[in-house]
Amino acid sequence: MVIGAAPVVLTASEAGVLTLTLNRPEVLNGLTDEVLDAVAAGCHDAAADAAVRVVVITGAGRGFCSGQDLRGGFEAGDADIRGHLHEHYVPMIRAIRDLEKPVIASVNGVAAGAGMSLALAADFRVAGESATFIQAFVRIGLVPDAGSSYFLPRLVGTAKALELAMLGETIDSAEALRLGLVHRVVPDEDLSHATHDLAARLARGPRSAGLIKQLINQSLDHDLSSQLAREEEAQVLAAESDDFTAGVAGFISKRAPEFTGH
Ligand code: T3D
Repeated sequence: MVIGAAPVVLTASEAGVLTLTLNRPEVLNGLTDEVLDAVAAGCHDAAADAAVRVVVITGAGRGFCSGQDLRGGFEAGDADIRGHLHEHYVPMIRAIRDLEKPVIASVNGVAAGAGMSLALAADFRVAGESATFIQAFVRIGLVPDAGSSYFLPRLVGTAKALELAMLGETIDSAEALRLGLVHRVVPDEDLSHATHDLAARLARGPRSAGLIKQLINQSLDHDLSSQLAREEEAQVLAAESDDFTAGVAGFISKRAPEFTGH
């Protein structure tokens, strides 16, 4: 059921899953400020809405996202790139990353430049067979942004990250799977079904799933002592949740618990 539609990002919510569909298929879903802000807003809405348990981001048409829309007049010295990144890209990446709920990138086609960053910012990447990934920045004389220089070495190691970012070559879905860039590759015609299955499973998960997302992501930037302290904090919150009570009761009664996300 479509509950709201923006021209550039479609928003649909069903059974605890909020799906944001980038909707500029004629340019393979190139990113404009409006798209960036709409994705960030969708994640903020998801954070505020207890009924939303999972967010899915995908693209309309044959592309996932071709990165910054290059038709907007981006020429050397011509644009306030710093301001632009700060005001539009950073908030979108932060909104995805800071959301205490799982985010799935359902990669239906090419993910290039900041479009690849967008996919990497998600917690899960499910890709159709025809999906490709390109660190396209270097092809036009830019550096990776929108988090690619952070996510990429953490996912594939520095040597491969350097290769991908400095050569800007296209990698296909099989190679992306081999590198650990994506969690699963499925035939294109099965992508929406596979995404839905994963989203439905995550939507049935406990409150602690969001806390786990935060813990694992924080661990990349902290030493053992501070991470142990963060685990204590998160475990206190998890142990206070209704879902912990339901989980223990389910174990004792030998019945699968029904988690509510609270
Ligand atoms: O602050 C800042 O804004 C800086 C931030 C920068 C972040 C970045 O993302 S930089 C990287 C920007 N992205 C790119 O450089 C990728 C550009 N696109 C491509 O290299 C190719 O289109 C693809 C490899 C993604 C796909 O190739 P292909 O052959 O499958 O499709 P195509 O024919 O090139 O594209 C189809 C149409 O989409 C085409 O339009 P047309 O000719 O049919 O009217 C093409 O121009 C358009 N399109 C594709 N990508 C973009 C785009 N139009 C505007 N911006 C794009 N990024």
